[in-house]
Amino acid sequence: MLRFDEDFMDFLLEHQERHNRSYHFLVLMNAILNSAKRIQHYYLTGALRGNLGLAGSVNVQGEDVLKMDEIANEVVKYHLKRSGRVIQAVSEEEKDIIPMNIEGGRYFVYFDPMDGSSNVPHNLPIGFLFGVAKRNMEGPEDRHLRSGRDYIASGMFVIPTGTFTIALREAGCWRFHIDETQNYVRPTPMNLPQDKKSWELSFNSSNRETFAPGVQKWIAENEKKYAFRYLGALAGDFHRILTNGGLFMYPAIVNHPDPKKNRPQGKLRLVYEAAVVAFMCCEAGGEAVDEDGKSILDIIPREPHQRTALYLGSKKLVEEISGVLKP
Ligand code: FDP
Repeated sequence: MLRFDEDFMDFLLEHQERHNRSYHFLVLMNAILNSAKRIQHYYLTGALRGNLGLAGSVNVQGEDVLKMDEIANEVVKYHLKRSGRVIQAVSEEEKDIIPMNIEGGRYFVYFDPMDGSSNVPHNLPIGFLFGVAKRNMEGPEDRHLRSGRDYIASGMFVIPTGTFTIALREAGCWRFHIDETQNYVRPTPMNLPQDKKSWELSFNSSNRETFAPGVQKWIAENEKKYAFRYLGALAGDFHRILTNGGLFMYPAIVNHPDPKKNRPQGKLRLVYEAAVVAFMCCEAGGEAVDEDGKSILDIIPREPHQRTALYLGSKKLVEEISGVLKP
């Protein structure tokens, strides 16, 4: 018996028609999907081709091979540019904002083409994360960096697992799985579960003594209530939280024995990591805050690679931990 599943493009086409929206976002999403499929392909075959390294690392054979993060970045830039819909982009891989179709474009795209770099040499899951904001349609466009509150969509591919999750503004959060024709199919609405039994805690436990005293105390009092899981790639760790509920955190590092290693501003990047997952989490009924307990979506970025601390997941747990955060 043949089985036909609704694929992402059918899903999005219906969504755009239902809301009387233009086709431009479809063109953009087509570019993002094409990028993800290509990254997935290169990542799956990367070990055999010897390019499972990161730019700046040395290949054991001394061969001149392309590094995974560079490949992924080139792939995404090519497809975004080709779509003609992007005004400018921010990539984790590039210091400067990348101009694209400045006059004719419609969207700003913030992306991390290969997030979770410690997993790359092992061929283990990494993320391709993206956030999308729209140009000012009412007046002149000044091209300022948008906060998560201004995103119209954000999403993540967990590569090479074949899962794709996307949130559309005020329309929810959905998960898709790749099928044998390389299409992402079977939209499944994602809502953080209310039942605490499945909730998980996810953070780099080896950093715990470097966290603020209130956070350390909260961990000590609560960690035994939940299963602990940590993959070390934000997309994969958040993927689990979205399914099972709980709390992912990357707190500020403020008590490091070597003060030079403190990161009071947090580690994760705001526009293409924290705001991307926060937008998805909020559309799925959750919450996300920074070290001051302020909503991640309300942080207005001052520069493209700004960092933030992140507490993300089930509302109740994020509210609970917000209570021990400053101010
Ligand atoms: P990575 O530095 O390995 O690229 O954004 C960076 C990120 O990975 C996230 O994907 C991940 O959640 C976190 O940092 C892992 O950091 P630690 O290695 O410090 O745990």
